[in-house]
Amino acid sequence: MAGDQNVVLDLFEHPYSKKGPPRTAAEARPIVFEDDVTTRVGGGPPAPGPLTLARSVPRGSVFSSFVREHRLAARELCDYLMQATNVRELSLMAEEVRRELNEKLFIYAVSFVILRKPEMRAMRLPSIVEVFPSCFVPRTTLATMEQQARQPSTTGQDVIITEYGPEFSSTHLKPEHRVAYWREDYGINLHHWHWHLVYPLDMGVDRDRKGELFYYMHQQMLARYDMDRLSVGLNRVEKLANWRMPIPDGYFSKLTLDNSGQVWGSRQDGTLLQEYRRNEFMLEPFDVTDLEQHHSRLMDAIHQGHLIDREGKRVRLTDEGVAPNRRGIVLLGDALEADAGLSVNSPFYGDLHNSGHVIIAAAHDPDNAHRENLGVMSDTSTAMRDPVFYRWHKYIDDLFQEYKLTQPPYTMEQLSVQTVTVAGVEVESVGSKNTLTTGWNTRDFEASRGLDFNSSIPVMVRLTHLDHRPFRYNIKVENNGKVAKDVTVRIFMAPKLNERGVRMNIMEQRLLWAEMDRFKHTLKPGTNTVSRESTASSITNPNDFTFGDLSNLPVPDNPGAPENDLFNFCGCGWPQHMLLPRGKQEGMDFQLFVMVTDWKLDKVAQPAGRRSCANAASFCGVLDALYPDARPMGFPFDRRPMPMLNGQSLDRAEDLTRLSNVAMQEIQIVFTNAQLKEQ
Ligand code: CUO
Repeated sequence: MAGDQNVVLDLFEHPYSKKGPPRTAAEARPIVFEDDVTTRVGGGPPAPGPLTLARSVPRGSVFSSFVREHRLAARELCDYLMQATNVRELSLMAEEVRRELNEKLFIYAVSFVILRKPEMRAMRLPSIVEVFPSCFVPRTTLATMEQQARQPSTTGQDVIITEYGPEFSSTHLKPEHRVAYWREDYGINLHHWHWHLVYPLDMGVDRDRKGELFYYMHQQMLARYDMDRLSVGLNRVEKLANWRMPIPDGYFSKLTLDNSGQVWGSRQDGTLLQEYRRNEFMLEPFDVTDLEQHHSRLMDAIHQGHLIDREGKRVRLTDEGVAPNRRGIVLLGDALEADAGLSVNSPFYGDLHNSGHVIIAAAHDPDNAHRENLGVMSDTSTAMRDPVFYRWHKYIDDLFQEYKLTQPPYTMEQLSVQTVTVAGVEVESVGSKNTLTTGWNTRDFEASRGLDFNSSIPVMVRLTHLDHRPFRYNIKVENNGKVAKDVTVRIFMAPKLNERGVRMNIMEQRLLWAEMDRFKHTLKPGTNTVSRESTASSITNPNDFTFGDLSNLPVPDNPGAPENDLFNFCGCGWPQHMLLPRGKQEGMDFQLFVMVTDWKLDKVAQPAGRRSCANAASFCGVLDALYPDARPMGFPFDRRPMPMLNGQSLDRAEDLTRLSNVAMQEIQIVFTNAQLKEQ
């Protein structure tokens, strides 16, 4: 197994290197590994065939999964590599073609295959930060690293470390710079890359409630972004709704596309979206008129309550009384994102969300007259750095919310649970109650895995990031029944005040509730104290692996064991270090919301023999299984609340505490603006 793991790591090493291929096709096929019991009969892996689409994406240029032609190229390459019957065969097949293929496309396809093949899932994918450091670290820092690598090493030096951050890519002259630490956080961008790899488009992958999770995961990212915007005195993000007005905020990523200094396109302040007429992707030209048409068709569908399929038949949009995977939000997500294979009518509803990414990424050079590359909005590992990403996704979320507001409010029956009372909740951190602390921390990555610095010792980059002290929720719950009861505990957090310093009504605060955790618990009869560590959160990723030192990692020795299957998949979670918003130095008020619901109504009958991945399930679902919560995602805040509760009007979230199964707690988050020390 360790040998196979090293074979995988080799595939991810130095993607930009022009050396090789190490073996020609003719040389490669006769290689037989002694312990290969599953190698094909007949003398080796299948020949690559023309791979015409895959080879059409040039090396050293952008590979964008938002571009349909690139998705088809990825599909072709993945179909070819999926024929491998084991890791070593995959390695032979991949090495044979890698130097002719776009680097990001190659890594995307190899990662896809390793994630999809049950026999390969135990292999750990290296962090994309180490595979493509140039997508995370600006070129000036890479130049410093190169310079340091060229200097003769001082005695005993066994590693070169260069720091990057916390200044990030712009200056305080621009208000948006205040959240650069968030947008340019390595973990957030890594999460986004990984999520889109696990939920790919046009790859023939139809995972349970995929369209709904597209809506929910991105809505939650916006809620979290807004919490941090409020922390630094910025207003909540505004949707990019008028595409005929210039985009006020530019973005200059300062990142490079490869190691020859090719830079990503950048966007000046006040850039207007123009007709997309670049010919490098064989995309038909399109402009905002096309986007507006698809927008208006989707709006009609939302308000008429149905989509129209390719045969002209109505497909009803409702979240009530249908199986979770047939809910309107699932169908709408598939039509809006959009996956041509899953959308009920992609010729009619178009490719709205993806087209937006592309037209924005090309706004600085829409006809390629300047031969500038696309901007970072075109790539899932870099898009979240750009302030316009959030404005675009706020627009997308607005469409989803338009739909959600057509759904009936949850009833008392849906909201409450008999015989359970949540008496209270508190959070406890080192030495404090209901006060949480954030600050800075650093994480080292070995950049010399991805970029060749010609150095005999590892070249590391030390990235600054926000972090917090770990904490614990203590929830007091009464089970008034006589027998044990299974429940789901749902924990959310939202800011108490809006940007004007004013308390929010339930409708205004509705979209700011960020899920913190969701888990099953068995209540014994009587009083229960449910304690839950912040590190166990159902949204976060426990396995933020780097290439690392393999000798320090528990190398799986039984690839079939369920827990090994989960490594790569669970890599899809939100970064644990970004679980909390920054808060303010003087302390910022937040509210915790805890709701306990009946597991009988929440549970999902999973196919037999399926495996689970408790961590990160909220954002990533469960490997090879159904999404583990029957409720609509975002419950109970995804819909308009009922106007009255227990005979009184329902104005604020606190009014929900009239339900016995809900409790709230005010907490403070204090930002130290200093390095967090180990406690
Ligand atoms: Cu994740 Cu637009 O979907 O970036």
